[in-house]
Amino acid sequence: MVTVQQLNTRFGINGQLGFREDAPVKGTPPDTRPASGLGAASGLTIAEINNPQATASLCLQGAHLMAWQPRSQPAPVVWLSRDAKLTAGKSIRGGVPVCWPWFGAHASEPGFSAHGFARTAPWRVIESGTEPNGATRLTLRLMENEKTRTQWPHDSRLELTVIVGETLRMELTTENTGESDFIISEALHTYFKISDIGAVQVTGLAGCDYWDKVGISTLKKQDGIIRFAGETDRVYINSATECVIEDDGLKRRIRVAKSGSLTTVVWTPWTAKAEKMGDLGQPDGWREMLCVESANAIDNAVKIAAGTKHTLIVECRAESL
Ligand code: TA6
Repeated sequence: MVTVQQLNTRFGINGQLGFREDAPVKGTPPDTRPASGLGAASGLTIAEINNPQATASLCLQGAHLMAWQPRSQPAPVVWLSRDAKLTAGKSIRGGVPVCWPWFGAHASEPGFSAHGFARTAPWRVIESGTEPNGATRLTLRLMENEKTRTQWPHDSRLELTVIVGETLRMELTTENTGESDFIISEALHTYFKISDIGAVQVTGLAGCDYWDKVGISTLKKQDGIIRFAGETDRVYINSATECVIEDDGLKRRIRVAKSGSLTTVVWTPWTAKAEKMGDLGQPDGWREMLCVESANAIDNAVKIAAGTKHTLIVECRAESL
């Protein structure tokens, strides 16, 4: 087990990247902890990035980016639920969960967790550095364990590189280190902070086919811009182009550009589902988030031949209107 001190010595970057344990502040009663619950004592390790361009934090469990705010923006761009909890072995509500090696429900095993095990497994930091433009880079590798091997019996290596600056870049690389091919589905399940779900629209998916997952899964075609008036859970297939969230309330545009990804997922739970989920910041925290996820799922699952790699890259940028 690597200690926070060892991580800071090996990977810390003076004033820009540091690691801390999520521990309770001595003498702090639970009701004075931050509303997010992130002050509770999970013992999980968090990387904090604070550079001249942006701030971000990432939990080593799940390689889960929890926050990103470029300095040019008065509000966070990545959304974290105020009811988010840091708990060993459980996913965090909000941020950027890494869904891998399957997206959604497992194809044949209903007992396996939705969206795979990568988002709740421990990851190891393997590299850090500063980019020529001043952004901070951090690379993590998934550590396999007995449990993951019972669910994914393939020789593979999964790495996530996060580059935090005025732009947020995430690169998820799957390497097939074995001798037979395998198939994955995956997503960087980005939760974005918006003013209100009624004040935003998404462009970039007009004309795309999508699986509408509300009710019985049905294949439909997107007609023009996406606006929201109810639960929306859509898996757009063969969609490789940039998507833009236009936010009239926050007077900003969030651009989500990608490569190595042919699927885009657009999700808002709306009232009933949010109430059922219970950790989206009751009663109406869900209105302030929208997921536009870069993925490879359903028709776009990726076959990775033995000895080869596949990388999904997402770049997010916020512009004031
Ligand atoms: O990506 C959309 C989705 O798959 C929805 O169907 C949904 O319920 C959501 O992700 C959140 O999933 P989770 O397993 O984190 O509760």
